[in-house]
This record gives sequence, structure tokens and C-alpha cells, in this order.
Amino acid sequence: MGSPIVVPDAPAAAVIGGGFIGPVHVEALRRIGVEVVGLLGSTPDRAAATARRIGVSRVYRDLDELLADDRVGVVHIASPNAQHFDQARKSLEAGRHVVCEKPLAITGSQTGTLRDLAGSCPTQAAAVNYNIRYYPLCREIRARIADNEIGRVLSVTGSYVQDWLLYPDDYNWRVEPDGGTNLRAVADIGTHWMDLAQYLVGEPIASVNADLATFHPRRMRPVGGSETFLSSIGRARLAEEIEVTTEDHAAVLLRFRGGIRGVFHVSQVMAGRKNSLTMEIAGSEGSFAWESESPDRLWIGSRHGPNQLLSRDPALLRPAAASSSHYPGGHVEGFPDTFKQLFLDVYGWIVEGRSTGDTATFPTFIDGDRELRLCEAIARSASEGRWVEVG
Ligand code: SOE
Repeated sequence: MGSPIVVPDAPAAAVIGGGFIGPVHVEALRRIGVEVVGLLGSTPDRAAATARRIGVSRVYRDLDELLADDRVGVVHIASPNAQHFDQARKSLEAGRHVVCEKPLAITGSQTGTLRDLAGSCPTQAAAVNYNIRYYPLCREIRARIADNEIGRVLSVTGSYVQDWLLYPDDYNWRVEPDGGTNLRAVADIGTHWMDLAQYLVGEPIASVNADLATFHPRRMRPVGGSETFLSSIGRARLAEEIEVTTEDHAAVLLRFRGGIRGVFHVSQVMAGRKNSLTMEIAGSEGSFAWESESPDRLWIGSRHGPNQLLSRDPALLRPAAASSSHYPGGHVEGFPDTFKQLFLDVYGWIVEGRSTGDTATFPTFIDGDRELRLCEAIARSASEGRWVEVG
């Protein structure tokens, strides 16, 4: 395994967001040798508690103070979705590179503005954390489809299901309408699935037909908020009942450019499924099936011979997949490793690629904008009960 695991001379980073994913960014950045110089949280006190827990020395009072810190070269945004637009815009305008959690923002208008702003500063990285692209076997699927191994792609189907919002007293900021598309499961995990599907087959989704459901029209909101994946089980807390309009479940029909058909299901109320993305791709000569909770296994379907089960082993992978696989076969690479690989891609471009005008190989604000256009089409389709073209 010769690919680098650190980025020499990488700029330092600051992270916005001390919930579930912010610390995941910090941990992955340290693995590639990037210094994390400060944290901005929802309040200074909550940020200070998180900073102590994850060993970050400085806590900022607000975004202005973060951007006044000259040590900060890259801003990682892992705050609630409605804050992304302002934080990403100000960070780019302050000359920083940006790695923003998905979804990039809450409306297509906001993501269009960010896409254009990023385009006007081509030496600044503007990435969106579609980390699932970086599972080695996802890159293997993409490479094999590009090599025409399964022939013409006919359909892409699958799901992304979780159970952390199963009960009416499970709560998270995502449950509340965001003032944009007002989508929850689709914007949060559906965009992962759609980005991955388009990345694997190399074609954009052209139109959608969606059905959404809110199974808990009322939920108990704990006084003082709650974090992602933080279960309510066994914890009696002061709570108030609120109305809920965001979806627990979505089923979406897809038509890709070029004729590929698809369908996906997202749910955050699927008991026992903790964070499971499935992807099945049918081709005229074969098929692939992959599941994120067993990421080192790739099922390869055939009609003219035995089916195969490929266990991730860099020695058996295409170069594009092997380069993002740092551990030998049998040493499972998982969720945290995908953040490391995406950040290696971004920081490697910052240190080497941008000066030569290399186009980004990581998911950019262009991809983030496409995902919001998809969310807006899904929201409109569900509301009007018809197929909707993606803007
Ligand atoms: C919650 O659904 C969540 O943390 C998502 O926001 C992440 O993007 C996903 O990777 C794991 O689950």
C-alpha cells in the first residue's frame, strides 16, 4: 500500500459543529496530519465541553472570530443545515477552503449562489462531504461499470434506512422544517443515496416521482435539544409535544439521463437498521450489490456463470479503488476511513492540485447544488403527485 496517508504542509483547519459529525471530522483530519486549531459550536459553553472531550485547544465565540484566526486555512462545516449557506459563503469570501457537510444548504437558490461563488475562486477547495463515494468497493463498482463489465446499466435500486427516530420521543433538530425544502430523511440520507447512485453509474438523475410519509405527526421535543443518534430510550427528560411535518419515510422513482431507471427508499424508522445503505445495479451482462454495514463485501451477479462475492483486498481492486484502500484484506475499512479518504483527496488537491488548475476529484459545490435541485424536485413531486424534471 503505497498511497500517502498524510498530507505534508497541509493548512490547518477549524471545525464548525460539535454534535455527532463534527468530532468525526476532527478525528479524520488528525489521521492525515492536519492540525485542528479551533471549534465553533452552538454555544461557547457546549463547544468548550466538546473541545475538552476531543482535545481542541480553542473555542470561538462566533464565525467572525473563527475567520479572524489567520491559522485557519480550511473551514469544515458540520452545523445544522440551515446554517450552512451563511457559513460557507463567508468562509469562501474570507479566502478559505471549505468542506461542508451535506446537504450543502436548504434551497437550490442558496446552493446555486454557493456553486457560482466557488466557481469564481478556483484556487479554493469547495467540497461537500459525500463520504460514501470513498468506500473502496464503491470506487470498484464505479470503475467496473466504466469498464463496461456489466454491460449497459438498466436500473439502480436500493435504500438508506435507520432507526434512530423510530419512537415519537426520539428527537433531533432535523425533525423541524428547515425553511427550505422542509425535507428531512430525503435531505439528510436520501442525498447520500442519490449522490452515490449518480457517481457509480456516471449519469445524472433527470426526473423523479416521490411519495413521502410522516408516521409521527407529533413528537416529544426534549427541553434543551438533543444530538444526532442520541437515543431517548431509558431517559426520562422534560419534553414538550410538537407538530411534525417532515418525512420519516420516502419512496422515490427515478429516471436518469440516458434511460436508466431507478427507485430508492429512505426511512429513519426502520427498527434494527442502524445506518444501512443498499445499492443494487443491474446491467445487461451482470449486476452489483453492496451494503454499507458490510462495506468490504461486493456481490457480483451473473447469468452465464457463478455469482461472486468479492472481499475487499487492495491487490484485487482497480487502481482507483486500491488507492483509497489503505488496509490489507480482512482489516475492515469503514465509516471513519471514508472521511479520511475524502479529506486526503481535498487536502491533496489544496497542497498540489489547485496550483496546476487540476479539476477536483472530490465532491464539490456543483454536486451539492445538484442534490438540492433533486430535493426540490422530490418535494414538488410529492406535493403535486406527479413526475417532476430536475431543475
Ligand atoms: C444522521 O442521519 C447521519 O448522521 C447523517 O447526517 C450522516 O450524513 C450519515 O453519514 C449518518 O447518519
